[in-house]
Amino acid sequence: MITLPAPTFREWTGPLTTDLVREPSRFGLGQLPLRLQPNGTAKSICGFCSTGCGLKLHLKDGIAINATPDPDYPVNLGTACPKGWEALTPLDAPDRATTPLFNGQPVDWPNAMQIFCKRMKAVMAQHGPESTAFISTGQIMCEEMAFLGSLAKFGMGMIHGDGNTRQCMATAVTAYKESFGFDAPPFTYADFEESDVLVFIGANPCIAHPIMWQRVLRNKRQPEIIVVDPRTTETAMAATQHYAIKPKSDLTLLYGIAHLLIRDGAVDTPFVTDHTTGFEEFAAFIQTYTPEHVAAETGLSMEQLQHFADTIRKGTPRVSFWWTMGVNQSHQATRAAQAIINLALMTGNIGKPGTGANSITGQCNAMGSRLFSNTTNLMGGHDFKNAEHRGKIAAAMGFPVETIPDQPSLAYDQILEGIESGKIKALWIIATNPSHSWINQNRFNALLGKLDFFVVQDMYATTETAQRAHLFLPAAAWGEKEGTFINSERRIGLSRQVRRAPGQALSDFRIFRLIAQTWGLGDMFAEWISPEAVFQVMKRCTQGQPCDITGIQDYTMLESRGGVQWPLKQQSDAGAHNPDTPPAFQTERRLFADGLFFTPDQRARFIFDPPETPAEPTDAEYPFVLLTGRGSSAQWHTESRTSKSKVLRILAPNELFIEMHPEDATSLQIRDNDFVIVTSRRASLKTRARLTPGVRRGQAFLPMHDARVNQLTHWAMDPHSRQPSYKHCAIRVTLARD
Ligand SMILES: Nc1nc2c(c(=O)[nH]1)N[C@H]1C(S)=C(S)[C@@H](COP(=O)(O)OP(=O)(O)OC[C@H]3O[C@@H](n4cnc5c(=O)[nH]c(N)nc54)[C@H](O)[C@@H]3O)O[C@H]1N2
Ligand SMILES: Nc1nc2c(c(=O)[nH]1)N[C@H]1C(S)=C(S)[C@@H](COP(=O)(O)OP(=O)(O)OC[C@H]3O[C@@H](n4cnc5c(=O)[nH]c(N)nc54)[C@H](O)[C@@H]3O)O[C@H]1N2
Ligand code: SF4
Ligand SMILES: [Mo]
Repeated sequence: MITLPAPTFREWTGPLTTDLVREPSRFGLGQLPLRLQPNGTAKSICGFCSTGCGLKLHLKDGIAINATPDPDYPVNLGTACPKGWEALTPLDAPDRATTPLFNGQPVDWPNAMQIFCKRMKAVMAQHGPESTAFISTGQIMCEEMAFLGSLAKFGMGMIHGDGNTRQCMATAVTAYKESFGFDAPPFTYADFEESDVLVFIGANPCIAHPIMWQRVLRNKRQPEIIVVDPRTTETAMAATQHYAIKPKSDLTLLYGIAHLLIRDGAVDTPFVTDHTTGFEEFAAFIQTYTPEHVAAETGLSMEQLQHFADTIRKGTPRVSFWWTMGVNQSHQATRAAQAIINLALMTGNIGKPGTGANSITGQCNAMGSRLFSNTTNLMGGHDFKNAEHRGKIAAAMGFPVETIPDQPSLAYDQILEGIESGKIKALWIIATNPSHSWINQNRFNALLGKLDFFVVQDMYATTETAQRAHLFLPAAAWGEKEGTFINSERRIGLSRQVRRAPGQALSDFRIFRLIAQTWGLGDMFAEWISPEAVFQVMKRCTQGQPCDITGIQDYTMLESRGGVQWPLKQQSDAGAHNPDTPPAFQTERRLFADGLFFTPDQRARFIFDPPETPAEPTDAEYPFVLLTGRGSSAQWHTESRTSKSKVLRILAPNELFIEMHPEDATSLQIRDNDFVIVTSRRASLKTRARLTPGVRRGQAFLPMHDARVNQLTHWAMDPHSRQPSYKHCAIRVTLARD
C-alpha cells in the first residue's frame, strides 16, 4: 500500500506567458505525477467504457509503462478487455497534437487564448450570448466537465451547451427522470450475479461491455438469459432465449409482455398499490396488446411471447432488465425505456438483489456528464428553471445568483439547427468527434461551414472534426491528468496522472483555467485550482440531492475504498452493510430498497404512449432497414484512439463489411465477400458483403466505426429525449459493377 503525501499540485495565478504554459514545472506547477512512488504502481480507472474497470499502471521513473487489470477492484475483479490492456498505447501515437493551431498553423498558448477569448467575445457582442454554444463529452473527468459547464455558462455567459451523451444516454436520463423523479440508474453490478432472469434489450454486452458480461458469467443461479435484438449477436448466441424482433417493435413487444403478465396474474399488487401511480390507466391501455396483435407487429410467434412472459412470471424469480442503445437510439426511445421500467415496476422487480430496470451507459464518464456537465441539468442534477435550485448552486459555488441562466440549453440537434439557420455563430467542441459520429454526417459537416468561429479541443488534430476547426487546442489525455469518473453502477472512481502530456498539450482542466484567466474570470474561479479542489465544489452541489456525495471526504477515500457509489451522505458509513458481504463489495449499494422514489409523492410513474412508425420506413426503392452499432470489442467509436494500437488493429476486422442475410443476397446476385454499393437517400458507400443468417431478411448491419457509415443515417430524434435514432434508416444494396 502506497502512502500518499499531501497534494502538491499548484496552479499559476499570475500573468500568462509562453514560458509558463510550455514549461510549468519551471514555475513549480504540478504537471507530473507528484504523489506516486516513481517505480511503484498507480491505481486508476480505465478511460474507455462505462464499466469503469480498475487498472494498475506500472511506473518506471514516475512514468507508466504498462497497464494490467486490478485484481482488488470491485468492478472487474482482475479482468480487463483488450482496450484496457492497451490503454496507454494511444498516448504514444505519432499524431498526438502538441501545439495549438490557428487556421492549421501552430500558435503558442498565450496567442491561442487571446484568439479564443477575443473571437468568442466578438461573436457574443455582435449576436448576443445565445449565438455561442459548446458541445461537451462523456470522456473527460467530472471535475473538467464541472469546470467547462460552469466557466461557459456562469462565467462566459453562454446559454447553450450539450454533450455527446445526447447521442447515447439522453433517453435513459429522460425516462428515469419522468418515471422515478431523478436520473437514477438503480443497480449495482452484483445484480448481474444475483438474478434468476436477465433480460437484455437492445444491448450487446459481449462486445460493448465485455467485463460486465464476465459478471453475468459469475452468476451461480443458473439464470435464464433473454436477449431482445433483431440480430443474432454474440450476446444473443450466449443467451438461453433470443427474440429477434422486427427493428423498432420493442414498444409493442414490451406492452404485449405486460398484457400477458396482467392476464396471467403476475402483478405484484402490494408494490404497485403502495409505490406507483398510473397502473390502472396502463392496464387499460395495454388491453389491446393481445398476443395476436403483438405477434403480427414484432414478427415473433405467440408461443415465443408466452414463453417470454412465463419466464418472468414463474415462481418468484429475481428478474433484472438491462437496456442499451438498441432502445436509447430509436424514434420512440423514451417510451420504450419506460415500457421496460413499467415491467420492472408491475412485477415488483426493483430495489432488491438481482432486479431492476437498468440502463447500461456507454462512455467512461457518461454518468458524470449526467450530473456535472451543467448542460441539460443544472449542476448536481438540479433544474435551471427552478429559482430555489439556482440560489442553492450559486451559494454552493460562491457565485452571484444572476450568473446562473434561468433556462436550459437547446439540445444538440437544436444547436445544430441553430447553426444552419444562422442563429448560432460560434461553436466549441471538446472531446468528441461528431464529423464522424453525428447522424446524417454530410448535413452536419455542411453546417459547420456556416460558423464564424469553430474551436475543437482534442488529443489529436487529425480527427475528422479537428481538421475543420479554426482554432484547435491540444489536450492531454486519460493517464496524463487526474480526476474522477462515474461508472454505470454510479461508482465514482479516481483516475490518476501517470504520464506527461506531449509537447505543449495541456489537460482540459488546465485549458479551462487558462481560458478563465484570459477571459478575466480569474477571481471568480480562484477556488478552482486543482481537480481535487473542484471535487469539493461538486460535492457541495450535490447536498440534499438523490446523488448526494458529501460523505466522500477526498480522493484518498475514493482510492482506498475501490470507488464509492452514489449516494453517500455526510456521516453515513459507506461500509456498514450486511456482515456477510465480502470486503470488496462492502460499498456496493442499489437504490429504492425502501420503495420510495424521487417524485414529489415518492411514487414511480407508469408512462406509456401508442407506438408509431419509424421516421424513414422502407419502400420499394430503399427496401432494407440499416442497423448500426459496435463492431468489435477492440474498436472504440470513431477510432481516434483504438486505431493507434497495433494489437487492437489486429483484433478488429481490417475492412468494413455490411452484414446481410444470404437469401437477400442471392436474390440480388451478391455472393459472400463481393463488393456492394449501399445507398440511402443521403449518400452511398462501397463495401464488402458478409452473408450471415444472424441478420434477418430485409435488414442489414454496419458497424459505426467507419467514418462513412453516418453519411447514410437519417436525421431523426426521439421527441422527448432528442436522442438521434441511429438504428433505423432505409437503404438499398446493389452489386458493385467494378
Ligand atoms: N468495443 C466497444 N465498446 C463500447 C463502445 C465502442 O465503441 N466499442 N462504445 C460504448 C458506448 S458509448 C456505448 S453507448 C455502448 C453501446 O453498447 P450497445 O448498445 O450494447 O451497442 P450497440 O452495438 O450500439 O447496440 C446494441 C444492439 O442494439 C441492436 N438493435 C438495433 N436496433 C434495435 C431495435 O430496434 N431493438 C432492439 N431491441 N435492438 C436493436 C443492435 O443490433 C445491437 O446489437 O458501448 C460502449 N462500449
Ligand atoms: N451510426 C451510429 N453512430 C453513432 C452510434 C451508433 O450506434 N451508430 N453511437 C453513438 C454513441 S452512443 C456515441 S457515445 C457517439 C460517440 O461519438 P464520439 O464522441 O464522436 O466518439 P469518440 O471517437 O469517442 O470521440 C471522442 C473524441 O475525444 C478525443 N479525446 C479522448 N480523450 C480526450 C480527452 O481527455 N480530452 C480531449 N479534449 N479529447 C479527448 C478523442 O481523440 C476523440 O476524437 O457516437 C454515436 N454515433
Ligand atoms: S470493459 Fe470497458 S472499462 Fe473495462 S477494460 Fe474494457 S474498455 Fe476499459
Ligand atoms: Mo455512447
